[in-house]
Amino acid sequence: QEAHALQMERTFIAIKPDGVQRGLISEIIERFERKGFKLVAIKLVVPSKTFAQKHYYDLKDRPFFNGLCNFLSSGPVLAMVWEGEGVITYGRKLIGATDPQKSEPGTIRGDLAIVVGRNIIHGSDGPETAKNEINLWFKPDELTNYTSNQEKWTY
Ligand code: 3AN
Repeated sequence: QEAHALQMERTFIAIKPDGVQRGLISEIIERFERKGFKLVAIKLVVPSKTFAQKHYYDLKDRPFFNGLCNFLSSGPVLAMVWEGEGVITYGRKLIGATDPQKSEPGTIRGDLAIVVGRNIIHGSDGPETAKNEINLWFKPDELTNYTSNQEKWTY
């Protein structure tokens, strides 16, 4: 009951250029919102290639790294921070497996994507990554702190 008063876990979620171009923004936000997670930051940005390389730094040695960074910087990305108990791990469940062919139906990628190079959404894969990605994409004053009316009924 007091959970809403605590600083809860936060994760970085981004709808990539394919998801934005395909008109999937509201569909994706709706899934996180209905679950009970709280949106604390959001903006539409076209990342530079250098910025994309920073975001995907951990994948720098993979053969698809260059194409992936070109793709992420090819158009608007909807960058968001979502907050809630277990949001990092459960956000990944809502998203589904990296390869949409292996994502379960009912997940975002399972329902809405077909190939790994166009898997429409990114979500942080752990607490450390979440912190780093939030700091990379957002300035501290772009992150809001508020109590939503739903919270006392969600927790
Ligand atoms: P996830 O996004 O599920 O955390 P990562 O971090 O392994 O998966 O991969 C990051 C992104 O790199 C994926 N979302 C996808 O767009 C791209 N990617 C991963 N594997 C491949 C691949 N084999 N070929 C092309 N792109 C890939």
